[in-house]
Amino acid sequence: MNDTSTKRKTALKPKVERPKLHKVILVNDDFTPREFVVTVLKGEFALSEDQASRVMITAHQKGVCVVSVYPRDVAETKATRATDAGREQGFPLLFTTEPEE
Ligand code: TYC
Repeated sequence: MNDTSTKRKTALKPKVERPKLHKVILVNDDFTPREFVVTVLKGEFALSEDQASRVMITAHQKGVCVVSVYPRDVAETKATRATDAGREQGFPLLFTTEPEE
């Protein structure tokens, strides 16, 4: 058998799906102190004071704010840790996750 008989006419296109990133979302509440929210944002998500203040104020005014995006397991771990930090102090602070479109 010669080589040409088995040759493809079109190149194989590698179909590598990029895993979706997931958003971590900060949810407003009426009880958690603003400064505590900023502290958690800086500690868990490595935001600067300025970035953390802006994210906190946006959630406070609009109800929610996207903090950052990560691979799913990282997003879920960070959201859980940040929510637990609030619970440990008796605050209803909540972080959720959802896949990016
Ligand atoms: N709304 C809170 C207050 O007035 C502050 C706050 C902001 C709490 C954002 C949660 O995700 C939040 N003390």
